[in-house]
Amino acid sequence: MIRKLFYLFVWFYGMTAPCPAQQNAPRPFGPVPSENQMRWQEMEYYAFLHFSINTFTDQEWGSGGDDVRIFNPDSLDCRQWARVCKGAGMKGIILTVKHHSGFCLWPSKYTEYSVKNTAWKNGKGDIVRELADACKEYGLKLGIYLSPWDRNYAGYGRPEYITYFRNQLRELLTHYGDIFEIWFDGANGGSGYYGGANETRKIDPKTYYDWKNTYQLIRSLQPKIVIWNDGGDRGDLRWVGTEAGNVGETNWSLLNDTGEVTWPMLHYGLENGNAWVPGEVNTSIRPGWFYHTYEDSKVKNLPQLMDLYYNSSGRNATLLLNFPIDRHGLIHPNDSLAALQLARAVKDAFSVNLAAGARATASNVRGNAKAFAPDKATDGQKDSYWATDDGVTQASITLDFGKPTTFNRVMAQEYIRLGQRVRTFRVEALTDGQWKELAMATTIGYKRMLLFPTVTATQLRLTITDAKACPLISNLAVYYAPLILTPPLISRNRSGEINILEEGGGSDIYYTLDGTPPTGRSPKYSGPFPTDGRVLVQAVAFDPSSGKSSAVSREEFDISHSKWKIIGTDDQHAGNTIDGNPNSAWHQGAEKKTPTGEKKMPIDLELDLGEMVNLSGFRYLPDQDWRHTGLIAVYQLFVSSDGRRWQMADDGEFPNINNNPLWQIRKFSPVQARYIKLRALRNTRGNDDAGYAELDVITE
Ligand code: FUL
Repeated sequence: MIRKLFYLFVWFYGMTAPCPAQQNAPRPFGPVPSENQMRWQEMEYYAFLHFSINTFTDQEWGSGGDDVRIFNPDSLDCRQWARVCKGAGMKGIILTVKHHSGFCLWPSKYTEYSVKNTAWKNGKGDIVRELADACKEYGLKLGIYLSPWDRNYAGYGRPEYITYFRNQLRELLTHYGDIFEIWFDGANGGSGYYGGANETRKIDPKTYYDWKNTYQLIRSLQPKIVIWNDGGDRGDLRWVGTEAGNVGETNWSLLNDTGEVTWPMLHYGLENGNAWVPGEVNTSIRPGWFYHTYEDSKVKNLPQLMDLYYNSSGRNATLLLNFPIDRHGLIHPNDSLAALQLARAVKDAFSVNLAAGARATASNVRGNAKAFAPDKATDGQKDSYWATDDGVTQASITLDFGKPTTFNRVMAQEYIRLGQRVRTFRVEALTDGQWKELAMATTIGYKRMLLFPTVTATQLRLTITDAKACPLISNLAVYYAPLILTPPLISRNRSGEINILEEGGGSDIYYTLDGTPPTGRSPKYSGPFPTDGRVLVQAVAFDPSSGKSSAVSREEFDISHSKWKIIGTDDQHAGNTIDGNPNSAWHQGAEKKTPTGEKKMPIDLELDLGEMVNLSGFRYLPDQDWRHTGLIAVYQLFVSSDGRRWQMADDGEFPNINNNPLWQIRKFSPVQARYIKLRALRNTRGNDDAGYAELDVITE
């Protein structure tokens, strides 16, 4: 009996007593991620797909009034979408099942404005179904973008729309299997078709959608979902304040539960926030979100995509990269090629971890326990980590490679399940017996990558210089990423001179003007050269030491600006609008108080082209400054042959210019003219500031 009791005791103790490591395990510090957020964070990289009725009108936003019959992709293939995303190394796909136009890519039973009334598959098709099936086949997760703003629905702005919105959510969250993320865009209320009312409707995005109950519904239907919401209630994830493809180098996965969310909070997180709200970097592989043929040559090149990767995934955020679906219903080959090149380059850079064979030591180990030893940061296990004693917030971990080792990238990861802790850190290399600093940085979080010039060293040291609590490092990795040459930057100034710049220095540039791709036998660039009229410039950088060449860059210029004059102002900065430099801008209007500054909207910018030309469109680039001021949202474009009698050639809106302030290209029926006038009717802030980086024309 006594013996039995003894065994029972031993068994009971064995079941309940903490092992030494657990006994000393660090406690969570501050907010920590939920299981859903953790699962999402580990996805790291996934796709956005933008496709809607406005794909067929060449617009970034549909007005809600376009005839459904124009939606007719001839070769739509969701398996191709999934194949490309899988090949690109992505883990999921988020589709715009309903964008602001209100057009539904699934046959919702609550509206007629959907695929069911189109010629595509005789109205019998369901794109969400096809994508859900394709995702399953390719092992990808499915996410949904459902625009809260609906420019088609007659009752938008009234309470009845909330019922409609929730009915659609119910359809989407019950019929298509597991949904990993739902995306509620912040663009809300404004002009629209609204069942034929064609008016402007304003709503308060904080209260109108009754997010609290909407979230409850979502979570009850999809308990494993994460909610992205910009503009309404705080969701599980946050926008990083830009669509340009980067988050702050300092990036805390924290925000406050309540209260105002400012731009710096979005971009850098909030060091002492009381809620876990990690950042997601959303950006497009092309300038726009939707497909436009004229952007076929504007797909981001490999160095740009690599930067994007480092500035999102490498800065404690996930990367949500958009492919616009084209009018055939496919991802365009230029886009898939670029994404595959990125996947290959990421593989080339990160497949050999030089830390794996290194001996790791540390200045402090929690309780001197094996469970928290520095080799836990190099063992390739995501759930083990090097930890220091409580109260030790400065410590270093050293990797000894045992031989001279060449590298240029370091990756560090915190064990974020117990909170984000590291404020600042430094990386050094031991070369010729001397420690040399490679980089100083702020915040690590889930994953942080550091880039520095190639170095050959026998040891590497990462020193945490400040942390909120004892640091927990689950991964320290070292890589040697091959050189990728940046394609040259081509510009043309006001007098027609072409400039070609090569960023890194040290490479030769070759160019062509005859439409053929440049090679080492093409003319070698030796300095700016004059051009006149329309010209296509293509250039390539070549590095003689490595024998590598860059991708080809390509710029098409219309007639030169040498005879152009801005009329009606003597402000010397007005010329910035036609100087060919996207980084110089000019503003007029009451906000900026320029010499002509008392102007109120509508505000005109008048241009004398110096001769009669056959105009077929114009291009407007808003001020590129990050403060996003003076972005013209609604415009009219007038032309004239004498500068006195004007005729309107075009009018409309520049959709999404606030979040994505890129070149706005407008074509119209050809007309002979010498003068053009861009009239700003409204800017994105509703004040009287009209700003311009560039104004250009398109001739026949
Ligand atoms: C923006 C929208 O207005 C764009 O059209 C796009 O969907 C982008 C992802 O979000 O704010």
